[in-house]
Amino acid sequence: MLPQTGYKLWLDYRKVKNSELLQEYRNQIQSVYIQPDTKTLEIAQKELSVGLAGLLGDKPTFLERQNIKNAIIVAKIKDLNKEYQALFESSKIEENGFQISHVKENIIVTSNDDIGVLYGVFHLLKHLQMNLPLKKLPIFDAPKIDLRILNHWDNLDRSVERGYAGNSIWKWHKLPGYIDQRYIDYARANASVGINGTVLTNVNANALILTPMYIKKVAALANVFRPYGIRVYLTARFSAPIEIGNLKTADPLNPEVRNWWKAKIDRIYKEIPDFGGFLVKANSEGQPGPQNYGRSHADGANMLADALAPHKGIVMWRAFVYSEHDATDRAKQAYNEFVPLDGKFKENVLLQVKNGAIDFQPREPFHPMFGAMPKTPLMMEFQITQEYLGFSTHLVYLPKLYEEVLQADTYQHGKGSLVAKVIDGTLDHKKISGMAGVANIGSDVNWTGHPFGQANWYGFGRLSWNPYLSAKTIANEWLRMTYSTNDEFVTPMIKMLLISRAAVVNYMTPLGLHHLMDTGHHYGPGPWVSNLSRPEWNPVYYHKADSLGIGFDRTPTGSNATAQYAKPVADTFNNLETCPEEYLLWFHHLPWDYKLKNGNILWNGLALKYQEGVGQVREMQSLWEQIKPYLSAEQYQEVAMLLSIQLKEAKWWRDACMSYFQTFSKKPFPKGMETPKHSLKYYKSLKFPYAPGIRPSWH
Ligand code: GCV
Repeated sequence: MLPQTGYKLWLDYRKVKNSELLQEYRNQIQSVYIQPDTKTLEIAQKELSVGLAGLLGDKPTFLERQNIKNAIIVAKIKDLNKEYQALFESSKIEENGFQISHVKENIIVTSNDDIGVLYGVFHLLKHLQMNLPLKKLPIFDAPKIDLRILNHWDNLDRSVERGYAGNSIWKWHKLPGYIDQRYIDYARANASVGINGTVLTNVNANALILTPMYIKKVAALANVFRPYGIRVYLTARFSAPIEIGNLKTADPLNPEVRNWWKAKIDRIYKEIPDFGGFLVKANSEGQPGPQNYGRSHADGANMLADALAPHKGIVMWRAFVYSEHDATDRAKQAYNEFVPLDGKFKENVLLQVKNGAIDFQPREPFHPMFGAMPKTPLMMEFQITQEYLGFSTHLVYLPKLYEEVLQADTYQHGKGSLVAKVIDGTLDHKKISGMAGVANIGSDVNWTGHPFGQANWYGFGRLSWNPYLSAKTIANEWLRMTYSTNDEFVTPMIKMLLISRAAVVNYMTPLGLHHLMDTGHHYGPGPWVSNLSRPEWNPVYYHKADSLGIGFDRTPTGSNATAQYAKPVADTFNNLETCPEEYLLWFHHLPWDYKLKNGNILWNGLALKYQEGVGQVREMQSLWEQIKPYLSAEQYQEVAMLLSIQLKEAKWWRDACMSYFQTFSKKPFPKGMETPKHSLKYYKSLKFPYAPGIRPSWH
């Protein structure tokens, strides 16, 4: 591939610059033993070959025996020499886990299974990429979450719902005959961070994907991904029995419908023996579902689960539901719908729940379902693509957001009942666990549009492997692997990544405001929008600004959404003394002159938060200037241009929102807030009919 296009992601394997360290590596890793007797081990061998050649400057020598010195020995435990075997057998490496150790002047990478070996190889290469000394071994690691899955909202016409990095990478028309190199590179990148599943199609599903012609295409992709430890999953359109099966109904309790799904699923497994299962969006935003027939979500999910069970397939049933016919606060609806069904789902059903109760906002309190369904495996759904966070134009490091959610305490069983423990299944001893990320991947040469979007893909993968990792640790890894190991580069860049999330919250939706984005495409501010048919699609529904104040009262005096949290959490949010200010207007409607903790009145505090967001983007720009010497001209320029758009748009957000809210507060902008350049009328007039990521019918 072309140099420095970003195509190689974090797997660039640049030569180690520090000559002492390079010498240490060369002395200790002169050759490699690996028997590539499976496809997965072949891949591991190739990765070592490419990786070591890049990092050390010379292709490694591959040897066929294990009684060697100064070598890397890569094998499953059972294939190690007897003397080594004895050392590892007792260490009880978990499924897909690995151990990397120094033994008798060699480095042994081992596991009980092939995929664990591959993960170990990627880990060793990462160790070298980060220029860590070999003394820092042994390393034991194993995934803490079973299903680590990307969700592609990719349509069969190659458009991507909420995709900002070009077209879908799946070239359906050329499949199954043509295997694009991207499929292989995609699998490699995912395996390198431990991602082990991919849902190929949009949750707003098209039944055609289940027809024989498409299943053959899916099978071709599954064949590519299998040796990388990645299973394919599809979205199932609930009305498929009608649309492609000629049945009159899709009622999940109807025997004909049940047989249709069973036959369909049996057929899929003939072509794809390790097919993962289905992800389903049902009775949500116009998608069909069991409620069309007076049945429950459990009836629908269990019907598919029964048909998948003999093949060990699973159902990931989404909890993202809200209805225009339900006047209840939208934030409460999913909980109301699903919590009564706890214990009613089959063993192979997981509920996939978005991180917050509304919809992937720059900041949301954790979804109350996470503390409320002890009998049902709950999967986390994070969004990696930045639908509400500036698309692929804004630099926003999302692991910071993910970390905040995973570290939140549900108090389900008292203090310490972290969301991370719900997700990895340890809190209630769940048999299966999962984390999904809505992909930000497309056909752009650098995969993610914004070069720093790659950090979000990488970070999602790492957190799905270990939800207790810190955003900072992940930033440090990604920066060193992708750009440079020089501390003078890494330190300011970590700082930039870590403030970027706070910046976007501040310049878009500070103090707990949410869903102020312009409607349809969700790009830019539209807090004034009030004319859409469904009330909860209008930003005014969420901020409720009026002459008295602003914010959504979700305490007992309002919608009482806080009652869906465990008591200590609800009490914290209800009480103005204890409610964290970052969630203030999420839970409270407050007067414009309400006193904030720092003594400012709310109106002034809000303005200064918007201003702070703008200031943080300026700080990001100056950090970027600081590290210019470590980049090529193109690398520098690409992000510099994007950051200046981000600054312009941060100001746009501040000015548009504050000018609009001023029509209610009637107060002057405080000292410290820059004066808006344009009138409110101007901001309201801005239109983006061809903003990317939306369906053609929405234009
Ligand atoms: C795939 C939001 C998005 C939709 C998306 C939906 C969902 O509403 O705007 O594009 O549809 O979430 O997660 O199902």
